[in-house]
Amino acid sequence: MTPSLHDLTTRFASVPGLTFDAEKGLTRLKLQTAAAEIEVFLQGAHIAHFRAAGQEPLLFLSDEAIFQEDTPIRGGIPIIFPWFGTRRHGRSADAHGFARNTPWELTGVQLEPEVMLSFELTPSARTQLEWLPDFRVRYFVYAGEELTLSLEVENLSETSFIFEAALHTYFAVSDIRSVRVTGLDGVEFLNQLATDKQLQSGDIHFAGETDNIYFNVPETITIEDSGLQRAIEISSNALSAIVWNPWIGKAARLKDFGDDEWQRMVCVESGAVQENEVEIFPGEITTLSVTYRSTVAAGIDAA
Ligand code: TA6
Repeated sequence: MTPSLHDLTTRFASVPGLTFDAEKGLTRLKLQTAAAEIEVFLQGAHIAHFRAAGQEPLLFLSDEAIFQEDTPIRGGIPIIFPWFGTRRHGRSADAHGFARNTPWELTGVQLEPEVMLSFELTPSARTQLEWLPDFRVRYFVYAGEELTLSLEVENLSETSFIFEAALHTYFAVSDIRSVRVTGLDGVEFLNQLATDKQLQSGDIHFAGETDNIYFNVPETITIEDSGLQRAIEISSNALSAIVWNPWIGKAARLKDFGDDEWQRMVCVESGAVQENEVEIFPGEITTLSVTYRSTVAAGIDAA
């Protein structure tokens, strides 16, 4: 049960720059510091906005996003858990799992020695309708010049279980046609539009709907945006990466996505999905960590 705005405001009254409000009934945390500003909905511990001081906003959020209980928010950083896409081990109506549609507890806000927000998700009647393992997921968000995320999954059950997870991050770009994604050359991927496996040849450029799942990926992937003259470096311990742009057709079919918004976003998601799914044993904790570092990169030529 999400605490009331009054309870949250009272509990964290001593934290300068921290406020709480509600967007159409969804509780939202806003934190402004000298280094960065961040907005997080408690539903899904969903980061909806992040901007480091002196930089452009890092994330895309659809103007058509829907803010209501049990409904995914289009944009920002949805947390995908405990399955990716359509559930493969069992049945569920929740594409990408229940974590992004479920309220998380805000367990902490610290400003020193670094700004860190912490959230927690544990089983509820809602989650147990679809998934029985006993688990705890803790999410640590470090918001400074860089944005670092750490998703810790703990098995509190007596037996092992298999899960998938991803940080489904929507990055803001000037124009997808001026963007390339580097760092995945030679990596095997599944083209979800054609369901065949291929090897990535060179950088990823965008000239149509793109929906690729890369497996056993290297530590660093970079989004180069010649329009913004910025590079976003994604450093993680993720086993998988997903690169997605809906392009014109799928954008028009998404009710919570503007018809022309495909031009201003790209998803580069870090996680462990499909053949990279994780088996976790009783008492074990596994961690997915990602750091986003945005730099001005003058001289990036057109994609
Ligand atoms: O991560 C890529 C993807 O699986 C695409 O296939 C597309 O469906 C996207 O996720 C968005 O999924 P959503 O359930 O948020 O509409």
